[in-house]
Amino acid sequence: MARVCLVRPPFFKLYGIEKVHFPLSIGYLASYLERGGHEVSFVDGEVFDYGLYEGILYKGIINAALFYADPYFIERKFNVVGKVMEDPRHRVWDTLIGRIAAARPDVVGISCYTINMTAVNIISERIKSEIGDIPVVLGGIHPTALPAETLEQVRAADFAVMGEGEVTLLDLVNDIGDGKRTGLHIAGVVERGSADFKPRELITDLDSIPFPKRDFYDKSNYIFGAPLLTSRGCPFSCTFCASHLMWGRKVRNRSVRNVIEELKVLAGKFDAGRIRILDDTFVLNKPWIMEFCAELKASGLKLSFNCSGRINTVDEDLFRVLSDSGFDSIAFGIESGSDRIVKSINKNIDLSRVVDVIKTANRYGFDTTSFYMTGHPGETAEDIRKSADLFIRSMSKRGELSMLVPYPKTDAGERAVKQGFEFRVGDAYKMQHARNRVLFNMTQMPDAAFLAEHKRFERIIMRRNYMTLFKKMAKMAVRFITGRLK
Ligand code: B12
Ligand code: SF4
Repeated sequence: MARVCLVRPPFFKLYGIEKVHFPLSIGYLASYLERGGHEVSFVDGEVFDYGLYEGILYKGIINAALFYADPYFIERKFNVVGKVMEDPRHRVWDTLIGRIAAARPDVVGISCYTINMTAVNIISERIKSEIGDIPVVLGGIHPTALPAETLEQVRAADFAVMGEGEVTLLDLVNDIGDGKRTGLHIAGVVERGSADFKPRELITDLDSIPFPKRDFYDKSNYIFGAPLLTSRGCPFSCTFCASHLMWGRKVRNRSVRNVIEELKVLAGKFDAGRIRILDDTFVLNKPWIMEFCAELKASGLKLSFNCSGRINTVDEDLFRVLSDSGFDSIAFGIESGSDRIVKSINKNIDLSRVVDVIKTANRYGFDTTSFYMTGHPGETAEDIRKSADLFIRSMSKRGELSMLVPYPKTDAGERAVKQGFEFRVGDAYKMQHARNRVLFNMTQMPDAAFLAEHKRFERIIMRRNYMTLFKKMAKMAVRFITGRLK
């Protein structure tokens, strides 16, 4: 038996956002390791109060409302993140290292998105210099994309795990527990300087994975609603997306029965009333959804849900069934209102359907969110204006706007590398989607013009978000007052 401490580096917390999702990655890895006989602790960098922000904006309902309307408000106003990331002795890192040390781990595993890599480097260094020479394992999408480079740049890390982590991490921890400190023969594990690597097969039967462990911290530390995954993988090939590096392009579904069993646990043991489905594209498999909604009804569970949609795979029939089953919020990746750009990024959606689909979803009472991006290769000011125009016409109740980030080993990332972009861990935290400056420009516009167009579109989206928020609050107030008068 080994003691494994899993770590999620802080990210949103540093931007003044009080609560985020519980991470399913950690939940799945933890339950798998526990089933394999190991003891697991979790140090979640998103739950501690580092005292970075004071005041009413950063707490409770006002913070949640701000997150809903303008998630990167604080990022745009302050430079707290830069100060934390450029100071390895900052109290944020003291807090995390103290927590990891208190868990007295035999192995530390750190979950890594690309944007986390500056933090991952600091945490790994400090583990080795202050806690001791315990094996540090990096896993998640970034080491999956760039395993050798990750070990090269994060000198204090011992192993990079590529791909789906459950089986690989258990094999590695078993080895470390047996006193072998080499992961060389384990599929999915990369060691520094070694060319000897065997890929790990994806898990064929998702029902064979135990439900994620969720009881490390009180649920009040997290955003309202329990995250849930009903499938892994997405068949599409959007050029900016990294999902296929982890899951491939074949979708694996859990069985409806297995998902309903987990929902029973969530509603019972965890008293969850709201479920956030985090699948890449939930609405792909209509027969599966129909069966799921029927079984949900038969189960008697009373839950509300949100999920991701896709313009080309939804119809009125689906909205009706989902709405009858408690789904009240759906998000669509549109990315651009320009046919030329949508084609060039391989988004594979029919823009002429957007207005109709979103209006239909609105009619069925869905809270609709549309995701757009700027900064697509070859984009012009006119393209961005087309996006803004489509957003306005579609009547999406909410929008989120990102500037393209060229993630490693995506098509966009490879294109950026060819044009001179270089990934460095010290700069990783700057690879943020909402920015006041241009990180890497692949558009046809000069930086200043691109930024101005982005800001213009951003203002349009924020106005709509605040308006929707205002309407929601007014409705709640009316309900509260009429309830009191009865
Ligand atoms: C839901 C989601 C979110 C949610 C919740 C995230 C969370 N932390 O729970 C929200 C909306 C908050 C979010 C935010 C962001 N996200 Co996101 N998100 C996703 C999504 C759709 C699913 C993630 C998920 O829960 N998967 C299910 C779990 C089980 O899988 P997993 O996390 O990958 O974990 C497995 C493996 O990675 C591995 N593993 C993970 N950690 C570790 C650790 C060790 C030690 C080991 C051995 C293995 C291991 O094993 C796990 C089990 O198999 C993915 C796309 C995708 N399909 O992967 C994008 C994705 C991960 N997100 C992405 C991005 C860019 C972001 C943001 C940076 C966006 C931003 N705002 O700037 C932030 C960063 C958040 C952060 N650092 O915490 C990118 C990452 C690209 C990259 N190279 O970094 C992805 C791939 C989408 C894309 N655009 O391509 N995200
Ligand atoms: S549809 Fe979504 S998850 Fe699938 S490739 Fe495109 S962006 Fe990635």
